[in-house]
Amino acid sequence: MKKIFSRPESLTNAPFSYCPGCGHGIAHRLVAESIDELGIRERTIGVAPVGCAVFAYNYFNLDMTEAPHGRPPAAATGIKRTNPDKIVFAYQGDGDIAAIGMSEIVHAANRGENITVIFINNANYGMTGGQMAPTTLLGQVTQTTPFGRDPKREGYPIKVCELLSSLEAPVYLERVAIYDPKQVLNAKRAIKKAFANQVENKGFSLVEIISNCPVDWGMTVMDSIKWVKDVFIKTFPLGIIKDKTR
Ligand SMILES: Cc1ncc(C[n+]2csc(CCOP(=O)(O)OP(=O)(O)O)c2C)c(N)n1
Repeated sequence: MKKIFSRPESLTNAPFSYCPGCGHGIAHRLVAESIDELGIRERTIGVAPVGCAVFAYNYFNLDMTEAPHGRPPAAATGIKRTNPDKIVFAYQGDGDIAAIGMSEIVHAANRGENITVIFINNANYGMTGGQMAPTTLLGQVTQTTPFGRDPKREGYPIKVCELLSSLEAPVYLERVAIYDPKQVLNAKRAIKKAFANQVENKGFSLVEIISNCPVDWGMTVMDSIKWVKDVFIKTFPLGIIKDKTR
């Protein structure tokens, strides 16, 4: 019988610890499929984040390491510069990349490091129970903004792709979502391209994945899907923010 569906080789068989409806598992699978399809599993090194994906090293069947909160781009820089033949990716949440690690991502992008960054934007600090992140939407209720994010008090949502697009060096910045099969297929295309860019020595690539977090948003999975479509992506429009490879 012909096998038409199986676990990517780049994933272990460890069950994910993620909440029902969480986007991390889908993102992991798309990263793993991309690595398999590019034939780079044996030479890929991932940097796991602090956050809900802190155990990513258990799920990826790859050489993996862990960086302190916010520091995956710095760790990935060191690994790539000392092992230029390796394919190196950082996997980060929005608290990781846009709060404590804002400096690391801006400077890695500005140096044009030849690395791939997978950025999961779920508009809050998921692992610690749903506090406001720099990406939290205006009016969004979180554990630390119980009356909704007020720009006078907490500032505005930070758009990491748009911010990095003002820099000269990054070659590819795209924002995608994974709330339905069409979006998942599109996200896969973007992730694979971000890895292919590195294989072809093109430079710094980042894919931002708008990801559902129903448990910390206090929503059902179906309501979270609707909220991403109707609200979240209005503040964070999907599409290519910068592509110097075309
Ligand atoms: C240096 C340091 N500061 C703070 C924390 C606490 N902490 C753990 S996870 C986390 C936020 C994670 O949020 P995010 O990066 O958005 O990822 P998510 O959990 O939503 O996937 C924080 C603040 C930590 N572990 N280390």
